[in-house]
Amino acid sequence: MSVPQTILDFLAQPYVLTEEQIAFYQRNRYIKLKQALNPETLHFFSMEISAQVAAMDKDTRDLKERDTYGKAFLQLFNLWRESDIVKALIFSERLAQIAASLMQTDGARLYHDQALFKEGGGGITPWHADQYYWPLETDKTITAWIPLQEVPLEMGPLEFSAGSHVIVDGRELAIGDESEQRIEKKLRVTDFKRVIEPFDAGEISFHSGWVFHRAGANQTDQMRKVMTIIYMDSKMKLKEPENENQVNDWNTWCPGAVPGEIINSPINPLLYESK
Ligand SMILES: O=C(O)CCC(=O)C(=O)O
Repeated sequence: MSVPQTILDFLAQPYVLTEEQIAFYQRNRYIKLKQALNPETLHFFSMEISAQVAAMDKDTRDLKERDTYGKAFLQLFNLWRESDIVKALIFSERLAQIAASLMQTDGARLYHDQALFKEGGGGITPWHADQYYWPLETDKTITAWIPLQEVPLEMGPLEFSAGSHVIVDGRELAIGDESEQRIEKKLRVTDFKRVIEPFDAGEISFHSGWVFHRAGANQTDQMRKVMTIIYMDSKMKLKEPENENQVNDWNTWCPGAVPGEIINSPINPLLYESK
């Protein structure tokens, strides 16, 4: 199977952001964009990504046997390396250009992709900031969160604490029960707006590495299928890792990269560069 030309053409079309949208993102460090993908594209990639997740997922444990992180979602990485079809989405200029425009960088490079499939009956995704895991020098990082179907409130859409990237306390917490409790407590005494909204089919969000976010449980009996793409500044440098998770990420997602130098490993391709 190959990617239909109509979809390749769609993915090559820019999604033009307004000045207001870029300013909104800079202020809040998240944004939701409607109609980022059309129905044909969404359906096509949903089929392929679902097949890849089914083939790659080796976790046979029942939900009840897993810890909070394990109950949150099935997590499969770098599907682009398994499927040339998925690669067409991950490498799409349309999405990478949005990422670069929001980060305000000259280009966007891939950190890694991941499928996050929250099973029917799956648990919450605890509050956290992604960049705790990443050995990256600056905050010019962004994740595209791409639901493969609509996500009503009862399915666990991504929630954001708008503008909370300025809070330092809580950044040092890995995803788990403690991060959920401590960050929730901290956010309760701040004025940062908590944004919990459903996602339409074709709507996707972008959030930065230090903004706090979470997701509710999936109270339906349907899988909440989401694909994500994590981008970084095309000129991002590796920093000396500050915790074990960052050492692991260095070895896994930027193998061979050198602290203080631009990350340019074969699995960190440049996905967009402004002309
Ligand atoms: O999909 C989820 O439940 C959480 C996603 C998330 O935390 C992320 O993409 O950074």
